[in-house]
Amino acid sequence: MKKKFTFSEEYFERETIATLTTLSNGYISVRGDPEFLESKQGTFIAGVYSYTPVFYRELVNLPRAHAIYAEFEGVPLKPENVLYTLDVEHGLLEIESTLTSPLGSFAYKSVRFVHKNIKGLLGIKASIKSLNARGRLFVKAPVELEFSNPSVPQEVSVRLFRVVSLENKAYPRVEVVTADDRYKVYIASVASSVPEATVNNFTTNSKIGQVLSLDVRPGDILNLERLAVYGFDSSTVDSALTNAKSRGLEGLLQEHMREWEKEWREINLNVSGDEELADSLIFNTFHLLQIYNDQSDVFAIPAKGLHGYGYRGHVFWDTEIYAFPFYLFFKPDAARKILTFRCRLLEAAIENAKRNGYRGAQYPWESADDGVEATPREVPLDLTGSKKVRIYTGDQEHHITADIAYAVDMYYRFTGDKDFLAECGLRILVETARFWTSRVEWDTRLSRYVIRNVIGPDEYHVGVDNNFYTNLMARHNLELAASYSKRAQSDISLRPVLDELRVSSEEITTWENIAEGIYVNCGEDGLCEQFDGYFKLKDYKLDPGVIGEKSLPPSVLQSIQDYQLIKQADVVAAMFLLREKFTREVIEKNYEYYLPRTTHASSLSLPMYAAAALYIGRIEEGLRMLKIAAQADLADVYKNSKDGFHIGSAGGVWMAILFGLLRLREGETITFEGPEKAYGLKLSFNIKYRGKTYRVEL
Ligand code: IFM
Repeated sequence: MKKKFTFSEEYFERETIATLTTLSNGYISVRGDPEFLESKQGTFIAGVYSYTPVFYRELVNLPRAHAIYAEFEGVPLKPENVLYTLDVEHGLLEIESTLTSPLGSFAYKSVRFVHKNIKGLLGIKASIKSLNARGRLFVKAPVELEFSNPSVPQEVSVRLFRVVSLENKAYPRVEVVTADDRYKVYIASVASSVPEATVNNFTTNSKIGQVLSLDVRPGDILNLERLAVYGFDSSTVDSALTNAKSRGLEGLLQEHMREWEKEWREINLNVSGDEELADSLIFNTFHLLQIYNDQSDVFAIPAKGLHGYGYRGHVFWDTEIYAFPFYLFFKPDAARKILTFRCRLLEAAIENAKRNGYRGAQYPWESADDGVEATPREVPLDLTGSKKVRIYTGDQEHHITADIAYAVDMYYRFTGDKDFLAECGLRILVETARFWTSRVEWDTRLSRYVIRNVIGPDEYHVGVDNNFYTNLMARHNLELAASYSKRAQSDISLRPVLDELRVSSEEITTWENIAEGIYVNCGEDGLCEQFDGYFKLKDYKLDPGVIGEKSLPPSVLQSIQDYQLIKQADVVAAMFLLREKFTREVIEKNYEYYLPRTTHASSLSLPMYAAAALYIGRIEEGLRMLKIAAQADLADVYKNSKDGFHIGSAGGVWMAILFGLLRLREGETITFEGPEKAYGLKLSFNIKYRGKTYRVEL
């Protein structure tokens, strides 16, 4: 199985490679831009957002402290043939290039790491070898300060931090504060070399750093080391840098590599039988693992990871529905922290519900760091702002509230962690159920509770009534609140939560009644309508295997809402998630109906269809979809990997393996039931279940 992935600009755009080779430890995150190239992309720190026009709050593009700019005899060196190698086994990015100038050329090699345990620390070891140059080599190691966030339209960018202080005594040191004054960040950096070069400090408007210089002859090698530390506290940053310096880069690098080896040993993942699937699975697993900061209390996963500006670092249902199962079985503590993040935002969700005229807690469709709805309402299309696109998902995509409740239940069922229920899980179930109680309406004609004016996972159809996914997940949310509360009534550790929230037996009965009365429209043959009126829309079927909207005639694309075309799994998603409630035949009936009508324009679609196909035993078809989903980034399937990593589809592939292919079930011990035939695919890995490690082998 591949452990190193090599990329060159011959096959991928530089921006895409930068996403694929991002290094992170869940605290800081650095895209794979080569050290010797200027870049518009600085550094992300998880959770550091600032107020921004249009997108409300977004991850701040912070100063970059890993550039290494070389000049020979005063002439900047230009790179040729850049090769990037991501070593996922050790969490390293290796970069090779030839740096040239009319006066001489150099061979450049570097190894970069974002330390797995020392969360603020990044290190680079580079060697610059003179191939034919004789003269003075200058190498600048700056902390760069001129970063802003790209906005819309593309010509606009917004600077989301300002420099508070600069110091260049013992080493360059910077203090910045986010534009909204909410977060202060300190950055300190130091560079050194063998042979020892002359070191001078420099400060300009846009950079503060050190410049190393020495005379070279052909064959001479300058070995350079750069350490940089980011943090929220000045003395911690100083002491971390001093400490790192005294331990030395090589020791830190070895320690980092050992930590990654340990991580992989714990999971012990082996895949064979399909090389491409194996490669993408290991590649995705690396990215899923590296964004988790085990030293933080919460784990907020942006839809595009910490890998780019896509969706501005906002957190969607991708986390609870698609990424969650991976963490639940490989890093249960991470799964708990994902939900702890939602606990922290519960008060904001209660406010959000109030603001919208509802009771209980309504989680926003997109969340940043404060839990206020972060979905842009309108996105300008040009500089004047006169043309705008209105975005309705923030107003109408309400299923996320039930998705979070769904994950709370999944977490408890598989971990048995009652402390979490007492701390906050039960509270989430109760408050989200209260939201649905106020969100449903009684329809006298149908004699059923209905949910009007929503957007389901299929975002082509806006303002629909009785979206199957939303209604079903809302019903499940109400059922969960009722069953957990009933159990809590006689549980000494959970009873106080019910008392505090004033949950009465009458309220529990109301939840049960509403859940039972929620309308879902399924025919006698088991085919369910995605929303009221869906079957009356014009029909359109795509050729098998088509992904995206490209094959659609413009006339269809322009009025896609008038067609039965859907963007991603919706009815099938609900059926897979709530699979215990449906027969295999019913899931298959709906799968067969909706699959040819799905464009898979969202990267979340294929993992869900793959999961459903595998679950109902259509293994070959399921594995085919699983493979494409797994390659979302490695093959840049959606042509937008430059904006960030597709966390939802990477996690969703694991969801499909764990619950679709292997049908994991909780019990006293965990059980799984592999398919009758796996078409040569061999898969084995360790999962964690209630404090024990189990080996799964297919
Ligand atoms: O959450 C998804 C949504 O389902 C489709 N549009 C993109 C979002 C973020 O990945």
